[in-house]
Amino acid sequence: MAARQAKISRNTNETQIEVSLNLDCAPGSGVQQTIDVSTGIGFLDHMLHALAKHGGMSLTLKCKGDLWIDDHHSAEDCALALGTAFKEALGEVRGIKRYGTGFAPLDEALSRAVIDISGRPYCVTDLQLKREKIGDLSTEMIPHVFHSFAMAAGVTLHVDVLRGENDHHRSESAFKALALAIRQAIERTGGNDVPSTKGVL
Ligand SMILES: [Mn+2]
Repeated sequence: MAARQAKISRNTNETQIEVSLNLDCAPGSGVQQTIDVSTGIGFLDHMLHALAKHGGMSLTLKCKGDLWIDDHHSAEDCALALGTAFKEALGEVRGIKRYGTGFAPLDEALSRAVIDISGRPYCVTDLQLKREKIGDLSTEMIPHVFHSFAMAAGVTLHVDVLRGENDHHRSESAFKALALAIRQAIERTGGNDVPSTKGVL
């Protein structure tokens, strides 16, 4: 089986981003999982690292962004670049499960993510984060990161934090839930069919 991987560059006046992604690095795959994320925003690095780790992916993501303005362009564009790389790595949607569900706890927090690799970009989140910022990441950017990823990846995504007191825990459990959902959805069925009644995704 060919590794599902992509390397992309995304350059604008606001951010310069390089992403290298391999979707087939889960433990047992025989491929060394390597993760190196540097967005310029520590908490976002932590979230993307967790996403890659638990999603069974190798991810190198480097961003030089206009953080002297704020964290918005960097956070959004990193998510767009990651989504684009994901879509490219996956290629034609064939021989995969397509749907994935993940539940991830982190202490008192519990999140659920449901993904459909549908070619229909849509995102609904209910995270109810209370703090203004976690580290240097504005909490309002966290749903925006999920949304941007879903738009660029062309997936339908629902992420809900079901409970939890601590915003760091709530956010991290949400990213881990997404990781588990992705891992299930991209799992190979062993067949080569397009998982749609339309015959195309
Ligand atoms: Mn943490």
